[in-house]
Amino acid sequence: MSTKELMMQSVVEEAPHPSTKVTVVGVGQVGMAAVYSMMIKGVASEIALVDIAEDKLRGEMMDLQHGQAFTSKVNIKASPDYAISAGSKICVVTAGARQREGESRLSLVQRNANIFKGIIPQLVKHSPNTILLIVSNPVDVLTYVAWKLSGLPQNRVIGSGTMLDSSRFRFLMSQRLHIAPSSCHGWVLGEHGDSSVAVWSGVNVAGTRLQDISPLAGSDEDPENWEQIHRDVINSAYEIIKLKGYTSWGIGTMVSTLCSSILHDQKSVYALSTLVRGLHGIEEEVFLSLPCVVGELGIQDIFKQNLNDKERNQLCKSAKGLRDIIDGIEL
Ligand code: 6V0
Repeated sequence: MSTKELMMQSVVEEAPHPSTKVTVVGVGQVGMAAVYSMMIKGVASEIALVDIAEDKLRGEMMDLQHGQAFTSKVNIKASPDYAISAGSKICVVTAGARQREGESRLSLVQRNANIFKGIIPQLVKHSPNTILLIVSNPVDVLTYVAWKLSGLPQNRVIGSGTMLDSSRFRFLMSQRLHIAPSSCHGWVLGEHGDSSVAVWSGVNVAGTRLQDISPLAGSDEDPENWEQIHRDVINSAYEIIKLKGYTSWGIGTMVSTLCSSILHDQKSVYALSTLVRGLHGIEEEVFLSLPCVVGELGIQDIFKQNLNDKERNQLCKSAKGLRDIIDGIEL
């Protein structure tokens, strides 16, 4: 008899149970912040880690496992071999180069597109029913690349997009109003990057629209300079990278929330990067962020927000810019 058998009387054989498995490719700053958040919030029953840096991969796995006496049970595995990702409900991709100080997200494009050629087909091979959640930058272009490389339907290829920008916006708004960020409502859409669009026409608290109280809010003539919040959102990644070298906690918390929403079929609405052709007058085949309803099938609906002409024109301009970049990528 084994020690286990001497210690416990078995009542029933362990049976396979429906797993909520998430694979995270890339155990750098972003990947690990996401995994840590998922572990302490009990989001997934199994987390598989994949990276090319084998020692780091094993070290991160062991380090996480050693916290598990204090969290809900999560089976954490790691391997450079994609076979470990088999059967994942969600595959999160955070692998790739990150921005250097002062570098824009878009300049990373071909480097990270090449990396994706080695990652995306492997993930789909081992988990043909998975939902891909792309985080690597430039996220809108790489989500398009992942969609093309994977052959998956639109609903199952999601870019983290401006969910983070919207969260940053709501935080900054909360600082001005002294209200919890969760009670401040504002959406940043379009490109996760320098051409994102703040939807000032919809900014509200408790249904009270900011522009009903202060019609110039969001414009250059506004004496209270609310637009500074959006400028700060755009600058925040550059500022954090200058200060600490990378961003991690905001995006990590966001990824974990999104995975929870998918695995629990929550039908929450977040600003996510999705195929937007045909919406708001966008003609190009590009991925950009719009409010999306997220559940077990991935992106189930795209919310048709009322945008004013200025906001719509800004989105169309971002779409054209991103399409030019996509056309320059070798796939
Ligand atoms: P990091 O800390 O350098 O980690 C990157 C990881 O990717 C490393 O562990 C590498 O070993 C691994 N990697 C590289 N090539 C491969 C490959 N071919 N296969 C598997 N793994 C590989 O970077 P960090 O974690 O800071 O950033 C990762 C990506 O996320 C970058 O592209 C960032 O620009 C991007 N971010 C996206 C955000 C968003 O809001 N969408 C926010 C922050 C960062």
